[in-house]
Amino acid sequence: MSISGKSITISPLYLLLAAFSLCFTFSIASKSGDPIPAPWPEQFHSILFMNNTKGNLQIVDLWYDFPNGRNFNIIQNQLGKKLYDLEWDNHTSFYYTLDANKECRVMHFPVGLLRPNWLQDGKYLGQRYRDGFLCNVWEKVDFIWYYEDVVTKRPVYWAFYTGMIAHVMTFEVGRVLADPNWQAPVYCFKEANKEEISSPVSLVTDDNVSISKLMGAAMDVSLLL
Ligand SMILES: *[C@@H]1O[C@H](CO)[C@@H](O)[C@H](O)[C@H]1NC(C)=O
Ligand SMILES: *[C@@H]1O[C@H](CO)[C@@H](O)[C@H](O)[C@H]1NC(C)=O
Ligand SMILES: CC(=O)N[C@H]1CO[C@H](CO)[C@@H](O)[C@@H]1O
Repeated sequence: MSISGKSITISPLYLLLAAFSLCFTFSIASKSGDPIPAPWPEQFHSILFMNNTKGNLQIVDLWYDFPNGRNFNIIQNQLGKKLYDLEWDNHTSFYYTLDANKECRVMHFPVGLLRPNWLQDGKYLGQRYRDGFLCNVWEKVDFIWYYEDVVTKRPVYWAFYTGMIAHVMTFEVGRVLADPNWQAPVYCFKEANKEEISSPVSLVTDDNVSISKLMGAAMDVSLLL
């Protein structure tokens, strides 16, 4: 009945390294003249093909809707569960299924919605081919490697230090999911479903942690420290 709460604990050493690499990244921050990543469009829909940390495959529908303060990851596990991870800018996430099991967890996360410019202070690593596209590559705090098509500026591929990988299959700028779909089911609002506080480290990561939360951790890595 419960959605798995298992999480990988980040060792203090990693946190130290993250802190160190954060400083390091700032101190050698991209030389002027290096490309900077295109800010995310304020609204888009993307279909992601994911290989998660355990090698399980997922298709994720990502609906990023910054002006409305919301973001949706609809996660289809291969021949498995479909999980809805609905995130609000007030740090509340509803994490549920729409099947007969009626699972729902309400979580409070330390990071809010990703900002469109969340990657702007990434460190430029040059150009590489990925999935057949010539990409500019940035890295942020040894946490995420971000590949953007040189020509179209669309994202192509994201890799996380956890091993999770996302291939960006579609990227539809300006597409918005209709309002009724953003309503969490009634069983999320039962008395028993008190909002759980997620410890910062649990952002990183169990199998079912969404890509947006991983990126959120990269956006605001200071919160992990
Ligand atoms: C997923 O990742 C694992 C390693 O983590 C790899 O062995 C496997 O081939 C990958 N699957 C796909 C479809 O990319
Ligand atoms: C955050 O916003 C959502 C959507 O409006 C709402 O359902 C939720 O209760 C809010 N969380 C808090 C802690 O106010
Ligand atoms: C509880 C839950 O939904 N766990 C899922 C996490 O993801 C794996 C696949 O990666 C599923 O098999 C689990 O059911």
